[in-house]
Parts: sequence; structure tokens; C-alpha cells
Amino acid sequence: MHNITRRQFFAGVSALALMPGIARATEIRELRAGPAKVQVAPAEYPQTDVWAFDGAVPGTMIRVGQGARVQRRLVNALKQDTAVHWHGLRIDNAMDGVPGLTQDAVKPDGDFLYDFTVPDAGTYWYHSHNQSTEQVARGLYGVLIVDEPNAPEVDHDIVVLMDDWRLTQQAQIADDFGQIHDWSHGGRLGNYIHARLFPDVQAVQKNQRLRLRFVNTATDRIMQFGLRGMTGHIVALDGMPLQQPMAAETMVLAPAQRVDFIVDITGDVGEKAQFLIQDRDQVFILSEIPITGQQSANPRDQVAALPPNPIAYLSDVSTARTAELRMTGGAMGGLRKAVYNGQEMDANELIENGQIWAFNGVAGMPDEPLSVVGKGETLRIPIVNDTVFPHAMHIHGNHFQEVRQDGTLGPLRDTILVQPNETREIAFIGENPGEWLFHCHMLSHQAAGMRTWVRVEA
Ligand SMILES: [Cu+2]
Repeated sequence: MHNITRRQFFAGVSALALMPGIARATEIRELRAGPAKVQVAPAEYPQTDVWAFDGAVPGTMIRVGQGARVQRRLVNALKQDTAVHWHGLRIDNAMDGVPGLTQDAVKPDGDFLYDFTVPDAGTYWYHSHNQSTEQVARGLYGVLIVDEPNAPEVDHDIVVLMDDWRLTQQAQIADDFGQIHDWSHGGRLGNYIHARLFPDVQAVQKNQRLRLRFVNTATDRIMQFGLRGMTGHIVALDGMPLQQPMAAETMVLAPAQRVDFIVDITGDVGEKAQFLIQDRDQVFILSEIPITGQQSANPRDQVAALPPNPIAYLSDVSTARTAELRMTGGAMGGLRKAVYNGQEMDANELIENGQIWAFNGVAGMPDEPLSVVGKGETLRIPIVNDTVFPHAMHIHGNHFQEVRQDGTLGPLRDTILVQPNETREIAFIGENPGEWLFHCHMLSHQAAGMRTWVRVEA
């Protein structure tokens, strides 16, 4: 791991983000997936051959107001099929970007019009959802911000994008996708972790207030990070505002999770505001901003909650129906047998098919959904992790709340990290009709069996 300087990436991104967000019907903007060369590693290394949206990693930031219509014509300039998933957005099922469930994969030289309205403000992202272990690892992702009509006043609003790359000595992406050892353990972990800031703020002042939008775009790595020289509160998780801001200076983000902080610079002039990451018992500085002056002598006011999104919170879940999801497989927990593509297979046959994990005894997509949820019905899903690895379970198109063991309900989220041999229960209300993927967002685990789906009735 390296201590990275902050200046190496894409001075053009913030300028692009300021272009008008509403395309006229006659000129729908393209989102081009194709090969590109970008500077991933520090400046002393060569550029990296990547697959990118609009030639940049992350792809062009999409930033719109709450309730806006987003239109992008995906153009596939790759040699593989692709599709785009809009992670965390409660949009039309047909726009969700899951080949085989919500659309056909987009062939090379093909295109697909994504056209949807964003109901919720918050920090989201988009990424390839086809051969995603490879396509996301090669750079096919970008950030999507939906602004509140009355956003809180801050001095800087910064996306902190955290990623994990597996690079060769020449800073090229290691071409070793689909290794059984990775897939059966914690996934394909990289050797180059970094955090990049958009915009690339060069200096801050003591007592300035920052909104920090952390996004973990890694395919498989859980990031445990901390802040130094700033103190503040978590105000949103996975895009959704907390009803009550929560004081925090550290956080664990599983792949695909997001957290919004509002922090004040409390370090002294001459010090630095730092973004730290913990890896086992070591702490690394991922990024830092010099504190070059003092904005005011006084600390700022209390951090207020963000305005709520138009989503119903759970109330009483005691009479709700339950559909258990039991996870099995992986190294040290080997699957003896499971159903794959409708056939019962033993361990050898499963491994020949690249399948190492199962949900309720089925590896890969089952024909039948985990459950069918009526309109307005609440479904509880106890997630039983019968493996010795953590898993980050993500449901498409819906947010859920955790039903904690003491019966209290957690914040709204779209991805939950379930530790080894742990059971965590979630529940959600069937508000958004469609067929929604429900899978592990360690993308290696997803590819190796951890996929299912739910149907929400109209
Ligand atoms: Cu997993």
C-alpha cells in the first residue's frame, strides 16, 4: 500500500459535472463503456489500461436534483456484453441493469437507453452489472449524486472514492479474474488501495465544515477507515439520511456501501486533515488536505439531520412474513452439494462450474424468487451466515431496515455486512414493484453462487 498524493486524477471531472443535467430529448447523452488509459497508480508509474465509462475512472459524475429525470444512452465499445446498474436508486425495475432479470445484456457495439427518475436525494453510484468481477475491477463505475432541494450549508462537498486495485509492477490490472482461491475466500483483493477526492480540494481552514461522501467501489475489500484533524457526524448511510446524526470518526464500509459525514476541521493551522485506513493492525494515510488557515475562531453549530427522503419507515414488524436466507459454502465450509441451473451437483461438479457458495442450497440464480412480496407488505429476511467469511448483502431497488435482536429497527440501508457465523435480520416494505436481485456485493462471491431475487408485486 502507498501513501498517495491527491493530485493525480482527472482535473476535468468537476467541470463536466457542472454541465447542465437535463438533456433535451433529441440529444440524449451517451455513457460510453470502452477501453481507456488512465493514471491509476502514483505519477511515477505508467498509465493503466482500464475499461471505463466516458474514458475516465471513475466515469463522469452524474449530479442531479432530487426528482430529476436521468437519461443516458449506454454505448458498448467493449468486446464483452455489459449493462449498467444504478446502485441504491429506487427506480423503475426495467432500468435496473441486471442482464437476465431486467434486461438483455448489451452486446458489443450495441446500445441501451437508461431513462429514469430519481426519487431520493443522497450519494449513489453506478457500475457494470455484467461479468462485474472483471468489469468493475477494470474500472467500469462512476458516482451519482442526487442533491437535496435544501442541502445543508458546507464549505466543501467532497466525494471520497475508495478503491482497491490488483496491479502488476507496471501498474497494469492483473489479468487473473475468476481464480477459485479468491472466489472461495474473501474475494479478489488488490494490492493498491486508494482514496481520491472529487473535487480535489487543495487546502482547508480550521472550523470549515465539509460534507464527505464516501463510496467503496472495491469489488471485494471491506474498508475500515478513520478521520484525523476533523470531527463530525454520520448523516446518511447508503444515501438515506439518518433521522438523528451520529457522532463518529471511524467507519467500516463493505463493498458498494456509502456513508455521508458532515465534519468540521478541528486540526490546527499547519496540520493536515487526514483520511486513514486500517489494514489488520496497521494504519495508512490514504489522502490528506493541509489546514492552511483559520476560518473563524468559533466552532460551528450542531450538525442537523438531512431532510428525509420519500420512503416509508417500518413500524410494527411482529406479524410480518419471514423468508430465511441461509448462506453456505466457501473455503473451510465446503459445499457438499447444491442445486445449480436446476440440477443437483456434488462439490466437484459445482467447482467445475465455478460455483462455491449457495443460498438456501442453490448456487447461482434460482428459477423461483426467494419470496414474493405483496404491494405494501412487509417482508422479514433473517440472513444466516453459515460460512467463515463476511458477506455484504445488497438488495436492488429497495432500502431495508435491520431488525435488531432487541426488536429495535436500524437505519435505512441497501447493503448490510454480515459477519462470519452471524445472523442479521432485515425487513422492507414492498413499495417498488419488479424483480429485484438480492446478492452478495463481494462480486467474487456473487459470481461464485451468491445470487437470488425477490418479486415485489404491483
Ligand atoms: Cu460474500
